[in-house]
Amino acid sequence: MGIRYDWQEAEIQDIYNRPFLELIYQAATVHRQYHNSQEIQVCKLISIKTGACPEDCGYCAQSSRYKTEVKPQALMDKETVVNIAKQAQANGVSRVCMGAAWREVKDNQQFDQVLEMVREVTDMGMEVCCTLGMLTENQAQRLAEAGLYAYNHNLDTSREYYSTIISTRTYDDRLNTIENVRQTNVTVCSGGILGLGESVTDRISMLHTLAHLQPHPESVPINILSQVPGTPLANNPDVPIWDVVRMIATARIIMPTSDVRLSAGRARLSPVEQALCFMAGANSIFSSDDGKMLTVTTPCPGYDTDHEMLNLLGLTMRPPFVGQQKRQESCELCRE
Ligand code: SAM
Ligand code: DTB
Ligand code: SF4
Repeated sequence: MGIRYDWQEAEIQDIYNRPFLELIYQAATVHRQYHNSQEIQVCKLISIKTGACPEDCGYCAQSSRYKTEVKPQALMDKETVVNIAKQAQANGVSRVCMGAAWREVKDNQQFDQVLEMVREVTDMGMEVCCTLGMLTENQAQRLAEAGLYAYNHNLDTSREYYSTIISTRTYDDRLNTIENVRQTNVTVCSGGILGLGESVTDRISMLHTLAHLQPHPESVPINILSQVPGTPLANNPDVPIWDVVRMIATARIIMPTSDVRLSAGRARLSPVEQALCFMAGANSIFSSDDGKMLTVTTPCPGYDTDHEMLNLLGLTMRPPFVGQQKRQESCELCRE
C-alpha cells in the first residue's frame, strides 16, 4: 500500500483499537517495508536556553507561570554546545536537537548565535534539529541556509483539547509554523504527548491531523508525560504502556515513512517495554550522558545504558542523513 494522506478518523480508530498482538504485527510489517528494522536513530537534546518561557503549556517545567525546579539559564555559548555535540557524536549519536524555551524566534543577535551553532554542528557531520517556538517563513529560510536538517514543533494533542492545555497560542499558530518550515528544505518533526488527560478520540484526532499533512512529518515524536511538580498536570496518572505501544503502532501504520520517536518518558520504561515499542515501529530515541532530557525534571537514559540495551536487542545506531538518502532515492523513483 502506498502513502496515504486521506486517512479517515474512523479508520485510524479501527487501527488503534485492533487486538494488541495483531496491531503490533501489522505495524512491524509496515516498518520492515519502509525502514531498516535493525537501526535506531539516537538523538541528543541540548537545552540551549532554559526556563522563563512566557507560554503556559500545562505540562512544561520551563513555563514562567509555574513554580518548578528549573533554574532559568540564558542562551548557551557556541563552544559549550559544540562540546556537548562532540561528546554525543563520540557516543554514536547522529542527531543533535537544540531546544530553546522561547514563545517565538525574534530576529536578533540571539537568533544569529543559534544560526552559528547550527552551522558548526552541521559541519561536524551531524543532523541538527532545532525547537525554538514559532517561526516566520523568513526565519525558517535562514535556518535552512545555516544547514538545519529538522525543525521540531509538536501539535501535542487534538485541536479540540488544545486550549485545555495551552491558552497562550492556538492550534493554527502551530500549523502555521509547520507550514513555514515546509516552504524550505528543512524536514518537519511534529508529534505529541500522551497523558495530558486526553481521550482516545483526542489521540486519534491528533494522528489524523498529522497524517493529513502532505508530506507527512519526517519525524513524529510520541512523548509520555513526565509529571513535573508545580505544573497543573503534576498529578496526572501514568500512561499505561499499552497506550504508548498502540499510539506508536498506529502512527507507524498511517505514516509509514516517518521516523517514530519514543521521546520523553522513556526512562521509566523497562528494556522489555522499550523492545515492544521498537517492535511496534518506534525507530528513534533520545539518549544523554547527563541523565536528563531537556531539563532537570525529566530523566533520560544514559549513553552507556542505551548502548547496552541496543546490544542486547541486536540493534545498531543509525548513521546521520540516512533518511535524506532514502527520500532522494524515492524522489528519483517517482521521476522515472
Ligand atoms: N518551546 C518550544 C516549543 O514549545 O515548541 C520547544 C521546547 S518544548 C520542551 C518541546 C516539546 O517537548 C513539547 O512540545 C512537548 O511535546 C514536549 N514536552 C515538554 N515538556 C514535557 C513533559 N513534561 N513531558 C513530556 N513531554 C514534554
Ligand atoms: C519532543 O517531542 N520531545 C523532546 C523534543 N521534542 C524537544 C523534548 C522532551 C522534553 C521533556 C521535558 C523536559 O526535559 O523538560
Ligand atoms: Fe515554553 Fe515550549 Fe515549555 Fe511551552 S513547551 S512552556 S513553549 S518551553
